[in-house]
Amino acid sequence: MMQEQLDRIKREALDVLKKTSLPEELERIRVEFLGKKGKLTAILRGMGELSPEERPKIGALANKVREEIEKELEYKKTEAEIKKQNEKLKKEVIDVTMPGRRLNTGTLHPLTQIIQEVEDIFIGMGFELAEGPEVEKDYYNFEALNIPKNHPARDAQDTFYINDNILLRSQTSSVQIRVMENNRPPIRIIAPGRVYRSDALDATHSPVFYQIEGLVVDKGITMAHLKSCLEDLAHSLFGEDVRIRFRPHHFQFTEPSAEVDFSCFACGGKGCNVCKGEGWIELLGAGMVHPRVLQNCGIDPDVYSGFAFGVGVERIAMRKFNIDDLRLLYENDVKFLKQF
Ligand code: 2NL
Repeated sequence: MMQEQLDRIKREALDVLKKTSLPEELERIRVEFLGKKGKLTAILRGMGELSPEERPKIGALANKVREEIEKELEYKKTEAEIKKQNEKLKKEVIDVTMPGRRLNTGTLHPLTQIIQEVEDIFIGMGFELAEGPEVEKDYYNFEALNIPKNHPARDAQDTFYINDNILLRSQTSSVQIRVMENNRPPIRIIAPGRVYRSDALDATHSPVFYQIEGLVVDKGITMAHLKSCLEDLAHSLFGEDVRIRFRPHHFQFTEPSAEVDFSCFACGGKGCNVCKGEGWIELLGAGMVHPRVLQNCGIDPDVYSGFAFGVGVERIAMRKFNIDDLRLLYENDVKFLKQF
């Protein structure tokens, strides 16, 4: 009698369990059969009426029925969890064939590109990089370079003075003077850096700009070394067909001095808008280091000689990238800079 009831409860429970896998449903079924007021509990309450022989048998059977229902509940619960997990995984599937989102990478500023390119060219020739202060003593910027106080050569470039003796360097020659003071020849250096002149900003002038100067000092250095060195620079920067020419000039710190033109890399010398119809582009100043400059640095001009040159970075960049207004290089408009 009670055995039959237990059997029925078991079948009934397993039957309803088969039909669902919803977690709320499973909990409801657990309460319905195994809860304090559940069907199985109700039957066990009636055990007091059984004979002492029957009681342990029915008790054991009731426990077995409870265990089986619990086992099935547990199984269903796990099944529900796996099902839920699988659905979640299906939703989160990643299509690895989708194109990636493009990252915005920066670019080097055109002036930085030119500086690095020129540095690489000279390092390839055996030069070393030299650096020095932008706030400089009058002595290193002018006097050591054979430009004494009150000399008219100082008027040509309006210099920013901090006081009588301190200024913002107007050329990186000051760096080279310091190197010559502290090192014996052979010296082969290039000095790139920012320089300052009290000019109003316009399409071709800026109160701050970049310059690269080069200096070689050794026994037996001649104008021929200077010429082949700058020829190498021209070829590396603009191509093997570019020629160079020297025009006589005057600098206080070199003797003889020259301005150096490159044949136009855009038209080959025929004349175009890059060279303004000239066929030639003026890019450098250069010359043999003045004996007095060597002497100022404790280098004997009777034993050693040297050449030096200076070049404006903006000038190269404007020609190379065909930029007609220098101010564009200082406005940091990303749309402009991204083109180079
Ligand atoms: C230019 C071109 C130049 C130098 C710079 C130099 C440096 C030392 C000694 C001698 Cl330490 N010369 N630098 C030489 C020639 C030209 O710059 O147009 N400057 C105004």
